[in-house]
Amino acid sequence: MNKLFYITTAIDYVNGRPHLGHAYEKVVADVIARWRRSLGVETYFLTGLDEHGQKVQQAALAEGKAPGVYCDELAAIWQAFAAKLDLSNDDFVRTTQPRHQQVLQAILARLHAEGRLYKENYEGFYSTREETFLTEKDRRADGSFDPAWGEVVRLQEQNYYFKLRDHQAWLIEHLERNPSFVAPDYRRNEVLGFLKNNVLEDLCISRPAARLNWGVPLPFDSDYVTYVWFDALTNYISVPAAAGDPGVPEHLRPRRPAPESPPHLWPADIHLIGKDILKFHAVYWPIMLKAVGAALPRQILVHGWWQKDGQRMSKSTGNTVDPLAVIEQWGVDAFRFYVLRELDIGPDGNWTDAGLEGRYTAELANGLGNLVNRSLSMLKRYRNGAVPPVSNELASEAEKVVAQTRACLDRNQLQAALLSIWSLVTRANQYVDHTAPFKLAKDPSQARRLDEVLYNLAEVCRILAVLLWPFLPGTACKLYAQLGLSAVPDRFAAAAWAGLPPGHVIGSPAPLFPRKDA
Ligand code: ME8
Repeated sequence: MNKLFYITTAIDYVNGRPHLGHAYEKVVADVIARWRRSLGVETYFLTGLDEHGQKVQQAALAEGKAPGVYCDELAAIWQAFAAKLDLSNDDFVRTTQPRHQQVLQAILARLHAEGRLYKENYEGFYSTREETFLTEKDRRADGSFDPAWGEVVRLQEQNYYFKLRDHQAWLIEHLERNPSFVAPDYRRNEVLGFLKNNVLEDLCISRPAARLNWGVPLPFDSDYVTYVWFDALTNYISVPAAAGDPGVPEHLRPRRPAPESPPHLWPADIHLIGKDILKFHAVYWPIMLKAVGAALPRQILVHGWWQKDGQRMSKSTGNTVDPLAVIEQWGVDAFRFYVLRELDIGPDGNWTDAGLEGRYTAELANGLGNLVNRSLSMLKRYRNGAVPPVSNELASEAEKVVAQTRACLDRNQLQAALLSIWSLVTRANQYVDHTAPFKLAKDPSQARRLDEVLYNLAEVCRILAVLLWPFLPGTACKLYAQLGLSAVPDRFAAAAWAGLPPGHVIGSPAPLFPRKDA
């Protein structure tokens, strides 16, 4: 079986409800996945939840619930959220699932058997909130720790460590030889800078079960559970491994008869993550994979963080965006459009309610919505909805936009792709103004000219549906339905000019983005 295009997102901590950052990342991954599918590339899109560890255990405790019950309740909410975002994910992994835990334990057992883990005593500082050990280097001049670490306690305990030092040189070489391994470039440079200027500390991969029992037991020492990050990272390979993926080394696949034609996913093509978790993905994860003999992912694609009104979002200050409320009020495609149009993959972004409203009105309602509505209404009114003979007046401009959009999407430049698509929206709206079909309709001698204009407009609308499908799938489908086309506009090949057959009768136009003037 051919290898599928395999894209993953970070798996979110299930210690609360989904926020804007979670939603943004998943929508970006969805656009990339839909784009590949639209090209005819078989694609697998994985997202899910990170359910173990102290944060989740404490959140469950605070609600007086057993962690398992707490996770089950929230997982249902998060899965419903994925559906609300119109995600086309093929799977939803939860780290509490047996399929994941089995593979994680196989990885741990392998590392242990090969002598890559050792047990040692630790005495020092520990951030409970971040579940991480701190060193003298993390202390400020006055001896205190940054409040971002939350409560810092002194700890003395034995743990298992994963040897990292031997891996530093090849990882640097890998990053240097594969410039697109981490994107954008400045994130790759950040990782290289870190690796070149620091000696890697070995990674503590366990937590004593006596202190934290909400985790996956180490297969070789039941007094310990697996450190939550080691557990979480493996989700990317545990899902394919459990399905019998031939791209995963055999020793990591469960020893049961593989399904007849398991999907070939590994190595992942894109791990999409936020900037705060870069080190885990670009340093620890490749080393873990190399140590178990698995191929490395092709790319770690790093997005920036959202703020709201220029300030960090935070539940405690109330400065948050509730994506569900936005979707309720504006519709899922307006949400998707705003975040994708506003923020390119890489830099940080700033959410403002006025920005959302402004883009909705200018680009969705007055731009795309108005173009589609007036084009189809005129076709209905002047030609009873029947598509006139083919005319190529806007063909070359549309073809240019189609090629440009494709070039942007091939490079994961989603914002630039939207700009390109909207250049066609704007051009077609100008075309209406310049050709003034409402005037042509009054003059019977202009019937052929009116035919030409109506064809060009309807055909541009159809092409826009195809280009928009990865971004605004619901809107693209509505547009196709209004054109009276029964297919789904999910094939990029359909963006070729003159797809609308003359004589075809369109459906009923209805506003795609009702104006919210009130
Ligand atoms: O880090 N803007 O989970 P998480 C944009 N469980 N993205 C944001 C954001 C913001 N304001 N806040 C968070 C974890 N994110 C781990 C991941 S993966 C093996 C384990 C992004 O729920 C963040 O950068 O804290 C990350 O990519 C994702 O949301 C999940 O964050």
